[in-house]
Amino acid sequence: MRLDVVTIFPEYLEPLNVSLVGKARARGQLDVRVHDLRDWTYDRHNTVDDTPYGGGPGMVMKTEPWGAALDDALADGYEHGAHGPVLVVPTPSGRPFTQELAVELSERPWLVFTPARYEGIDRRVVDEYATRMPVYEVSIGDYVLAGGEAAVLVITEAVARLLPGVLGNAESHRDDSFAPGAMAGLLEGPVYTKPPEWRDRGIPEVLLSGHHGKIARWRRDEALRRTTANRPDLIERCDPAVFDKKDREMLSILGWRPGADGRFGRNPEAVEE
Ligand code: JBK
Repeated sequence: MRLDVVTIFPEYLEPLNVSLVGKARARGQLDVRVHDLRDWTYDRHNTVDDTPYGGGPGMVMKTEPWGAALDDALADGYEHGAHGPVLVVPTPSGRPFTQELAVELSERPWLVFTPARYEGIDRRVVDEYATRMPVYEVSIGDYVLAGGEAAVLVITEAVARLLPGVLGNAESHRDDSFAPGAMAGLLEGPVYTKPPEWRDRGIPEVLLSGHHGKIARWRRDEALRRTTANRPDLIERCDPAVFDKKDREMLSILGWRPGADGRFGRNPEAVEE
């Protein structure tokens, strides 16, 4: 897979040299090219932004540097045999980044990222490249960042670990929290390792029992507990067919009741634990 990133802060992308993504690059599984947008400015001050038409706060990134940088990055990619680019634009106005979208992007041979600072990029840039390639405007969450670079790191890590041969056999995708069928869309419960006692704290006895059925049941109950506490929306959205009799007992204890459509809703009186 080839990745191009055009940014005014190339140093911000240094983490792409580290860990899983860094190793994938070293092995030749990922070809990452980071470009400094200011290399495509032609005025004395290397200007990349200007005031917004219509007024309002902040600055907007100008069309010309983006157009020149993207044309050159695309031409270079094609010259090196890349094909099928998609443009990935991190923006709080984009569609939510999910594991499903990570899988979709991991199946593309070439991603071109345009992280923006300020109030974003002049709309005509996206409109122009949308005539040449698929465009994904993507948000990694409902919070305010100073720019899209951190989102590029997030998206790249989620995508790179899905590439064939990037993850070792030890960590497989089947267990990914949000992978379809992992815990059927539930969050994972707590995990423990040696030593068996630490600062007077033991570990749940069932995990030492060697009883695989009981351990699986305990893990499932803990997953239901944690999902109830942190992501009740996941239980509400869940196809109720994934819940067995014991799940339903636990859900009832946690204050969930099946509605007319079989999906679970929460009794507002319910207490946690
Ligand atoms: C946000 O991808 N995002 O979520 C994002 C990109 C750029 C700025 C932002 O504030 N949230």
